[in-house]
Amino acid sequence: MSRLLVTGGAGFIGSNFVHYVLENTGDRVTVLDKLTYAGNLESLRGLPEDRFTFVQGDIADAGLVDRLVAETDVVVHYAAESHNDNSLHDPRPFLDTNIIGTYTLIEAARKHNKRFHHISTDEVYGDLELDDPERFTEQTPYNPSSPYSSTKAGSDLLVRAWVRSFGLQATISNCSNNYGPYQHVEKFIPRQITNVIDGIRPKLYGKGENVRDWIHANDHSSAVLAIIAKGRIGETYLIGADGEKNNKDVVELILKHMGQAPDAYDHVVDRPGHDLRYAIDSTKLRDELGWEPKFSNFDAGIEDTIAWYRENENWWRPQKAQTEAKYKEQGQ
Ligand code: NAD
Ligand code: TDX
Repeated sequence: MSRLLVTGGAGFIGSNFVHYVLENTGDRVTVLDKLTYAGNLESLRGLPEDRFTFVQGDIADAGLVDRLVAETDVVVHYAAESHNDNSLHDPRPFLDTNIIGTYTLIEAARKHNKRFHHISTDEVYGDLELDDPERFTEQTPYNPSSPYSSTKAGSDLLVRAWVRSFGLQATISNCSNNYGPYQHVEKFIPRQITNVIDGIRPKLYGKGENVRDWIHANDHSSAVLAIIAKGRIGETYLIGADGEKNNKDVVELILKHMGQAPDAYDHVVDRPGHDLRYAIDSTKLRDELGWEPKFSNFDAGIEDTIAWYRENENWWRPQKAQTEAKYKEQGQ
């Protein structure tokens, strides 16, 4: 049994990971989360009290972080400002959390000699042409496009430097786009599902040709557990499930499963600097650690996700009007 400190555990992927760990292992979990607009305690409801503790706080609070890291075996670092569109309008919180917050955590992990796993994104590699036969690998040079992805790239490089210079016992994973329950309604898939529920037409940025490589959040969780258990210190692992789809096809699939006409969506103003395509080659993770995804049917995964948002309106309703008002101001 290990004690895990999970930062950002009240967010989308962090909360899915906490549920996954408590259901599939005997580990104990402490979540450290600031509960920003993106954090929701309702996502952590009903967890076993003897194995789960919640602490509200900032990962950039060195005193608090030092105390919590001292009491843990493994730090799993999910906390971040995570939304590209927000980073284009107000980059500062991205620097504070993604850079200074990560720095604060790795300093504590170094001091107490604790195992550290850093969660990152494929966006650090920039984007690919639609017809590029290559996909991202662990060797692809960093080339981030947005304030969000550049701060994630910076945090990855800090972790790498702490491994090399100070012997930090760390691994890094860069994952593709996640979908599943508990995702904030600002993000593409839940925004469109909840729009249709509310009688609003889905909004596609630009022509909708941009490609994302979708993976279910549970498959991300199983990969992270495999890396914590068997990953080699200092290594980076790319996590992906061969789920490339363009945005137009995803919107049409949502419309189909929600009983709407296939063209019942609007094109809106494009995201500045919008990355064209992400695609992950996860051969290293599969060959070295024997990991493979379980949610290989995207169509069925989307149906389940639609059902979850229909059944959990109480969870997302409080954020919906405010999120759409913000998008409206931006013409999106
Ligand atoms: P999210 O925005 O849903 O959740 C982020 C969580 O971090 C929230 O609970 C928030 O309250 C918390 N947080 C923010 N600032 C904090 C601070 N200073 N101190 C403590 N807690 C703070 O994000 P997500 O989509 O779940 O992403 C989680 C991680 O996974 C991020 O590191 C992100 O870069 C990475 N990632 C996300 C995706 C994706 O598709 N969403 C893909 C690959 C990697
Ligand atoms: O209303 C929308 N319409 C639309 O066409 C929204 C919100 C998005 N989009 C497009 C933009 C992207 O091409 O859909 C795609 C996905 O958008 P997001 O959900 O904002 O995700 P993305 O920008 O790809 O980043 C996500 O995956 C990588 C996460 O938010 C990041 O945290 C993660 O690192």
